[in-house]
Amino acid sequence: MMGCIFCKIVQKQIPAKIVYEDEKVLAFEDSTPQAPVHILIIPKEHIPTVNDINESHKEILSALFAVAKKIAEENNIAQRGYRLVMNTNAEAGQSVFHIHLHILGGRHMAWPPG
Ligand code: DGP
Repeated sequence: MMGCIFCKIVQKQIPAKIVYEDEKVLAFEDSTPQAPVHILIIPKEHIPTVNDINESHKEILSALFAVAKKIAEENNIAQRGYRLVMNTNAEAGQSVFHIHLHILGGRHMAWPPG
């Protein structure tokens, strides 16, 4: 989608440290990491928020979690623990309106989140 920064990363119009890519999913390091491991996992298809998800996205959503599991294993945080976050709209702090699963790990996570 025009003007979407994550679509531009998918199209390789702007650089990112890509750690995983297949035909449906891209994963890259967050530009402002909040933990030793902080990677964003996104569908290549532009879906603005979780509120825009529908039945046709089932396969993509399952792929995002499969990639999260793989990244956790590769970064040796699968057993220690990690957090998956998908912020939706203003009060949750969503700043990029192309859904993305944050995978955060490598340090202790507090609860509740801020
Ligand atoms: P959220 O607040 O949930 O919408 O998270 C958006 C995240 O995206 C935030 O942690 C910073 C990251 N981010 C924003 N712009 C870029 C970018 O151009 N490149 C990369 N790698 N990450 C970005």
